Amino acid sequence: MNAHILHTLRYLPLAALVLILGACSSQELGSDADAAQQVYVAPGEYDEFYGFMSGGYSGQLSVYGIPSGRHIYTVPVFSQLATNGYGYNEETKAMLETSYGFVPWGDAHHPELSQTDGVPDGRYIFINENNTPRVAKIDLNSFQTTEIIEIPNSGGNHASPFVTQNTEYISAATRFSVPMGDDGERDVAIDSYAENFQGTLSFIKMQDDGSMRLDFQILVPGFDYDLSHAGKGPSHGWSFFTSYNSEQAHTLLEVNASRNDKDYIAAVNWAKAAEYAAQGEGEMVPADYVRNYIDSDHIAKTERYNEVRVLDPTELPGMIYYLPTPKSPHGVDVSPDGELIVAGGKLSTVIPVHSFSKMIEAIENEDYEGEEQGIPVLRYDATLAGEVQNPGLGPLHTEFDGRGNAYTTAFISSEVVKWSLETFEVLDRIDTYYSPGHLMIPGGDSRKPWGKYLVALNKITKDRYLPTGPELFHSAQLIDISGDKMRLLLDFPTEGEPHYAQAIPADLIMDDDMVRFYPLEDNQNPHAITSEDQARVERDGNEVHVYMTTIRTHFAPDNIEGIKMGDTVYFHVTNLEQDWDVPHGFTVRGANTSELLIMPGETRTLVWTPDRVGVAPFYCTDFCSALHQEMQGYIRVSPAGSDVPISFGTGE
Ligand SMILES: [Cu+2]
Repeated sequence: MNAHILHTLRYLPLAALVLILGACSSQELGSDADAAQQVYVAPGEYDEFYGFMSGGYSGQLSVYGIPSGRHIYTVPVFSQLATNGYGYNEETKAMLETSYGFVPWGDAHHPELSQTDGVPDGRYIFINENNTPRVAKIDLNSFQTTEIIEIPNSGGNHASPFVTQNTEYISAATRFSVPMGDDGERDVAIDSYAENFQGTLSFIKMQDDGSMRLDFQILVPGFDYDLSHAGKGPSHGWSFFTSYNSEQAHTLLEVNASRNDKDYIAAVNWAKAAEYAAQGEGEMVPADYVRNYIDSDHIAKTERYNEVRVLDPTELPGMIYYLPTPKSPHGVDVSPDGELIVAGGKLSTVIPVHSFSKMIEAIENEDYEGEEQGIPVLRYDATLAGEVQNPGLGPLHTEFDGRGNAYTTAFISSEVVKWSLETFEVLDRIDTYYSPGHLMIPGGDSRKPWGKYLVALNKITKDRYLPTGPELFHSAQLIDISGDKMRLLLDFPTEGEPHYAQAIPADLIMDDDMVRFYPLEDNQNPHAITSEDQARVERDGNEVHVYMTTIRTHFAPDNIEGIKMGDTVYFHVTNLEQDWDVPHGFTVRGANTSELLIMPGETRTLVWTPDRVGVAPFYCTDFCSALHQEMQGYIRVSPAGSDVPISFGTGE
């Protein structure tokens, strides 16, 4: 028995311990030549799938090749990234603006691909920020974050961002309930939780131009909302949200929120709610939030909003019903045919599966067992399709292979359990190393999964890799699910926590629309210059603007004089190259922000406040050619009050 299992055992009651010891069997590790063959992608060849993994507390999104497990790229989203200057340069800083001010860090959780007709379409990927509630959109023709919208009346944006079948809406639910309203209404005692704290389910609407607007929020009782998935096919028009803490505890939740036998899945008729919103129903409530977006000039802009439409289910019936679900459910996943709603009751000994058609019948028959603050609670037996017995300890999340099978992670017993959607019988189980949270099958939460591989996203990697001191990266494990038995193929570390992931066949993204460089003639940045003869330095009071170009292998200008102490210098650098793969970089000595990385045809701006008299070198930070080391320049800084005139140039 290894150290990890011992560690887990310390926190388990005796009964669970006996179960685990019974279940410990030696699984094939699959580290044979045949497994190697399956994940080997020869030099120069491409992977079959793009895998998108959340960076968790890094705030970013990582791109991996599957099956090789190679890390290809990091898309900066909610955190600054020194590698390319995102959130540091003047063009992207506004992406990290919030109603709380500039927030250069975020906690990213769930990537979710846009869908058409319930199938990932490769246009966008969305990802949520938990701490300062936000939802980001990444364009997959450029792999750039192009929009971030803040969610007001929310605390811990965890059940987010899940798309409806045609990406009509992106939903986001608050994890923590909070007091809402004006200052007086929000300044309440924490032990008045039951009376004053409320939750919201938010629906962001995709506009025709691909931008996002917060359309409405549905007011819900003060539980904790955990995860979500939209319906599809017959259940299109509905979304499902898990909730726990129906006890409405506000302290020591590990005990106090685990008392009830059942909590709830909230079944939300978002199509009905959207109708109410379109009719102007509900109330416009004061709310301070922002939307940041990359404009056509490639410069991030911030728009501020001050109200949001709130729909109250006690006044607008038919929007929401509760499905009792054992016990503190975590994940909620909808089968590819849209009929089965699978809950991961993390403290439950079974996996409860609800039937959408039985749910509709129960609603029509008003087959209620009660209500929660005006919201009808359906009878458990009326909506239940079945229960999976012995699913492993701590079932969390389920995805599907499109061949009638479901795969559920069991966090405590560290395994993935395969079961039949027809008989609810367990068909196979495989150990993971260790403690998987989410799992991912390409398209595995959609109508048409590409059910060849499964990736287990593990929380703990202790003893899996060469040790690197106290800090550990997390791990992803690639499992072959093409046959009857699951087979572990590959184990690779990830950047940050791979909280959740999605994947899509590479050819759905790697098409002719992929941006490879930016045409110079389309550059609308007001500080762009398109040839070296436009290069110049202009003084405006204490501000100095340097309009600079880069091309292999020099800057224009590369010698600048006339800067004085007390000046703020803006380097507006345009990369004149018009080929894929010729970025240039820029930095200047003492710059206290990240360097610039400038793609061909693009303009980026670095602000520099010189703090000493002298001549400071600047240079290209991105290795661009054989003469990269020659790509340099000098800027002279004179004392305040000096009469050195502005001058600049490159060579003769
Ligand atoms: Cu260069």
